[in-house]
Amino acid sequence: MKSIVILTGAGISAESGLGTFRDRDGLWTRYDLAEVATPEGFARNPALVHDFYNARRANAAAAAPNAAHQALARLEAAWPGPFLIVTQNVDDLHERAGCRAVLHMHGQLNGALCARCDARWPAPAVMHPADPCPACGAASTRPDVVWFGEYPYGMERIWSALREADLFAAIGTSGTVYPAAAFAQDAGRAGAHCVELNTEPSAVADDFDEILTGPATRIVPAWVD
Ligand code: BV8
Repeated sequence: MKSIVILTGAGISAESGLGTFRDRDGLWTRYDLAEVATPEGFARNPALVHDFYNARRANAAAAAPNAAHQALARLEAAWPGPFLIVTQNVDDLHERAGCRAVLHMHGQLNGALCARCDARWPAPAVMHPADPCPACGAASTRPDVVWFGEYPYGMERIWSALREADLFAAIGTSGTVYPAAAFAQDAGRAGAHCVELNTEPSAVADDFDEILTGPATRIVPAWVD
């Protein structure tokens, strides 16, 4: 049975009002990536990092899935074979649109992690550096997201799915962050047909067989339906 793997990035949530990272007014133009998305930045200034993620958690909670998220949920429901969404996004808009097979390779805003004992639990709406870990009591709680230099979640499952994929689509990602940026190459080597859906060519557009250009809320439903 034909299998589908879909990679999503910040661009699929852009029309839900959530900021992207590298577009003109992107998050990385307002925050120093090294200060808020690295373990070293967290160690230097945990309050700044919690402020950054508290704001994004509030924005994500106030946002709604858009027509692109909903189209992928229709595709998953209708697809008889293996189907996996690998998202770099830390929002829960895929799940709130009704998708079930969602793998958050860069973690989730709604997850909390203890930097000392690795315990995980649902994140409160607002996190503070002094919050005690419910397991070990240490004041070392952090958002359960994957920062630069950290190992993404689910890599073995992702690489296995890419080896089996007949169709790989990347939606709303700039192709600048690895290992996700190499997934089209991985899938293409295994024989998958690779489609990129974006408002503009990504940094790895040459890795794709097909490029669909436009806003996700228009081109993803057109591609799915
Ligand atoms: C790893 C945290 C080892 C959560 C993020 C030196 C030292 C250490 C590491 C490295 C190094 N050099 C390179 C690396 C690897 C590094 C890396 O890739 N760095 C880059 C900068 C060169 N990667 C890592 O460190 C990763 N870990 O490598 O571990 C390893 C090695 C091999 C195999 C396995 C493991 C960990 C990376 C995770 C970093 N964490 N965020 C959070 O805060 O969200 S990264 C951050 O960028 C986000 O997570 C985001 O998901 C990710 C990718 O960004 P995009 O989603 O693509 O968003 P972007 O804004 O860039 O693009 C938006 C796109 O949407 C654009 O193309 C735009 O055109 C499009 N768009 C906009 N609007 C729309 C649209 N499309 C459609 N419709 C629209 N309306």
